Amino acid sequence: MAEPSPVGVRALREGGVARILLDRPRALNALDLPMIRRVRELLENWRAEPLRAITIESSTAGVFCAGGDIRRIRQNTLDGDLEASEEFFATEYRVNEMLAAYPMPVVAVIDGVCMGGGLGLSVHGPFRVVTERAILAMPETAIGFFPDVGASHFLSRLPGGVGAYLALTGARLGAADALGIGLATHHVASWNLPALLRLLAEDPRPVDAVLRDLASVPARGSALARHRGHIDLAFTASDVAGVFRRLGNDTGDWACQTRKALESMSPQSLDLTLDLLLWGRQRSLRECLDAEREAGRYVVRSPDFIEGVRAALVDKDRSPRWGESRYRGMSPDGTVRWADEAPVT
Ligand code: QUE
Repeated sequence: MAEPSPVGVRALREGGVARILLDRPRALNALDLPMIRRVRELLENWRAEPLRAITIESSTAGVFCAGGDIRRIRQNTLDGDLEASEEFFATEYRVNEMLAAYPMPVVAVIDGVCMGGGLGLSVHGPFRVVTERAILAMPETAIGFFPDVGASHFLSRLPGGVGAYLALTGARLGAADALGIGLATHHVASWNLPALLRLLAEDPRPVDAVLRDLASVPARGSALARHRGHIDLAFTASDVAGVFRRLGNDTGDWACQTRKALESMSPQSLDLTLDLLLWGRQRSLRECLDAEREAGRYVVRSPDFIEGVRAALVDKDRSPRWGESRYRGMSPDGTVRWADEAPVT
């Protein structure tokens, strides 16, 4: 196998296409600041060039991107280096925004696990290709954080209760699920990806014609679609207590399992997450990212975040002991209110 690139991102030019390949396989391509900076630099360099498309890919089959380097963010807090985390999020969210407004077609190729920050690198662009190996999720409520990278914008616009369901439970989506709700635009079988890249570089037709030609129907159907009725019933409540109440009134297995899953999440994260989503439905991507950045400044210092990352990624005991929620509500201007200004961690 080739040596991984020092910054964890490779860049390739082929014909009319410029490719960004995430290349930190040992960390499941989890994004650190050097990687994010490199992606930003590539996007800045390419934006004035006569390219047909750019792609966001992974160098490793089966992995797209596990998210942000959240272990580092936690360590920054413990070290008292909050500026480092603020710079990370500011740069990451700026890249998310650039992808949403890029002057040429952006094609994300999701051939594996794609979580958290991985969605931020893929869903904002116009073309999101998934393969049969794609697994998409926003699992942050399990680590005391909240779905960020613009989730208050892209999840809040999903149909019915789907966005709140995904944000609160961290449920994993397969290819058919992602296509069904519009998070993905095309399914291309993984064996067909080399042809996709060749055609993007050489075929004179527009990107959407090439994608339409190679797209196929996923072999496995959508689990999400089967539960849509239950999802919409429970996850259109206007607060988390309401979601729990509605799930409690539903005696089916799905509702019971979903309630158990929610009970294992950080209560602070659940309250903040649902409010951000409801607020973000009527806001621009920029406004959503700004509100998320503001919320994150507090959350990374809060005990639930330190404990949640410890349990999931440091000690890996998967038994977080959540504390009292310090979240006190969200103002119409997107400011989040907390029990205290500077939490002790
Ligand atoms: C929730 C998350 C993340 C997570 C697990 C969660 C996340 C993230 C990682 C991760 C996984 C593997 C790595 C790594 C980080 O796990 O955002 O460095 O090697 O990046 O339950 O949000």
